[in-house]
Amino acid sequence: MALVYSGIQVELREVKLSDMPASMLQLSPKATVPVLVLEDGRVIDESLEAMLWSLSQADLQQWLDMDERSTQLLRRCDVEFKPLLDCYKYADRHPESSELEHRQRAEAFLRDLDEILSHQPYLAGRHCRLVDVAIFPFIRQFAGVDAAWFANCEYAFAREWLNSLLASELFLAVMKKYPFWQPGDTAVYLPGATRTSQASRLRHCRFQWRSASGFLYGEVQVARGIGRSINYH
Ligand SMILES: N[C@@H](CCC(=O)N[C@@H](CS)C(=O)NCC(=O)O)C(=O)O
Repeated sequence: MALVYSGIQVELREVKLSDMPASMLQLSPKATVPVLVLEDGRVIDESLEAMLWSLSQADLQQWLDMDERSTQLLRRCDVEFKPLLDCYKYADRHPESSELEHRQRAEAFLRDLDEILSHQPYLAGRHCRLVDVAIFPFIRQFAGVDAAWFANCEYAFAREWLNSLLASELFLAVMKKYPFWQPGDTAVYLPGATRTSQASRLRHCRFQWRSASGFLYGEVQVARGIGRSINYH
């Protein structure tokens, strides 16, 4: 999402987690996704770093404009919540506790998000920021373990926040299913962005964002927020 948001052209290589291509493992032996390879050959294999690199290229809606609490949430998500989420997702691999106990441990983070979201629509305030986009995919995974439980759980503000991000056009644009990549395949690109230089990217960025009615948005209107009236073509 951050790459498309920043208007960066990215060749996408969908991989099977259980059968990662040797060429990818050579670039990033830690064998997790995502892996971003920059034009100069640098490899970024942490999603938050890839997002930060992306926003350092272009940040038209000020996703980086966050408070200190958001920075702490980002850190907590990575360091505390993600390992607990993995135990909950793969409870059979962590039989020292029941699935319920794993979930209850992970819920502490969700409860804190819910408290913040009971006062404001997004984690850093009135607008979507990096903290929202970086955290919600993990809450999506958490919700997916037991969707029936999540649909009725007490964290209604967090649920609403998650659902609004899941319905955002940016998310829908990037979450298409792609066939698994194989060496020799024709390149597949993430939607929306075609740029090579800084200048053409920024110009293009402004004009690739359209309202539902097809009206071209300018930079100021883009800054109003994602997921409401923006389409990707
Ligand atoms: N901190 C890493 C975590 C990456 C991660 O754990 N990715 C999972 C997919 S969500 C993965 O690749 N797992 C490898 C596997 O399941 O074999 C990041 O955010 O990039």
